[in-house]
Amino acid sequence: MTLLIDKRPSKPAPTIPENYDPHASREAWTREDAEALFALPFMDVILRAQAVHRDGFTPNTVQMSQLLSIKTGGCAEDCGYCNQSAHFDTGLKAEKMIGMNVILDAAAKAKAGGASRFCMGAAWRAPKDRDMDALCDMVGRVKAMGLETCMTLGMLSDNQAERLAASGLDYYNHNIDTAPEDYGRVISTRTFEDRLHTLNTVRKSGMKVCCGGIVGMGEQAEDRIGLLLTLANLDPAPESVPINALVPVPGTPLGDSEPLHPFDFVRTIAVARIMMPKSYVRLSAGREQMSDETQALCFMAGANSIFVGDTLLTTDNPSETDDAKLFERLGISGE
Ligand code: SAM
Ligand code: DTB
Ligand code: SF4
Repeated sequence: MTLLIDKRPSKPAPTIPENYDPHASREAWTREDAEALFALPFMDVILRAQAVHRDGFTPNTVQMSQLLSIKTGGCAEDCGYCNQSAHFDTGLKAEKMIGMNVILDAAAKAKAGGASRFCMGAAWRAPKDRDMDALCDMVGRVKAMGLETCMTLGMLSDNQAERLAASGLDYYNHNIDTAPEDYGRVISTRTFEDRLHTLNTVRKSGMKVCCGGIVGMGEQAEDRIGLLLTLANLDPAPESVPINALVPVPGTPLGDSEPLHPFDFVRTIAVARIMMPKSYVRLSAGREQMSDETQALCFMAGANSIFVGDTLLTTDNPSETDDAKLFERLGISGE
């Protein structure tokens, strides 16, 4: 039997300079660079991503963050993927902001389970100024437990960002979700520029930026390129880049999107790692629906952060036991 071997040369792709510093001013990635990376044969892109990863990070080590929804549902925005929007009927019950004791209990459990960062999320377009005292108090108390702190609360004013930073908030999560060209298909109640404006506000306040997106929302391949291109060209690049696989929720406009092929998901992670060599790339939502093999390929492709704990904000996440087994099988240590 003859094996058909594709002898075409791999398309050239940019290389990362030895002393690459994401915080130094640098040349922007071009769309051609990103397209060339996405067009590489699967094994080549993974190999290259793992090499970039080993250059900048300790191999076989994955950072663990735990989420808590501090204010669930009833959100004024219409993000087409989200079960917490008041615009769609998904059966999710809207709740008030939860109490401090519940939050501190959850943070203690997260720490005991090995998480090093605690991320508090609220289903808001933006926090109200009257909520700021309680939010700053939460940050101070969670930080005092020896955890890194992260919040995701929607748009922020300069003053709100400065107050959160002064209370000790380490990271602010604010995703661009998809490419600028695809944004209007997904969300109509705010613009891509609104998102960039808050990201700039967070950066100015001195907090670290956690910014990523969602794939598997029925976007085109060029939108995944546009998403990563925009993220990688933020200057500096976000310290943390969550790549979420859509968790489809019936009742949301994007709830019946065709899932992305696992290889295309892994490829997206690999290109994110190559284009943002010093950022933590987080394998975020969607792990519950993913095989162990796909997750392992994501780690091979340079993902080095996950969310741990049974729930993300409102949807399921693999159990602590399942994650512990997976890490043991792969020889990965959580940090
Ligand atoms: N309301 C705030 C905001 O939108 O910035 C914070 C909470 S919001 C739920 C945080 C992020 O979760 C969104 O930006 C989106 O990327 C992600 N997300 C929400 N629903 C999701 C879903 N069903 N599948 C995957 N990711 C999702
Ligand atoms: C992010 O990029 N993913 C997390 C976190 N940032 C806030 C949220 C995922 C939410 C998945 C749907 C849910 O559980 O409600
Ligand atoms: Fe609201 Fe955030 Fe959900 Fe959008 S993603 S509907 S802003 S909670």
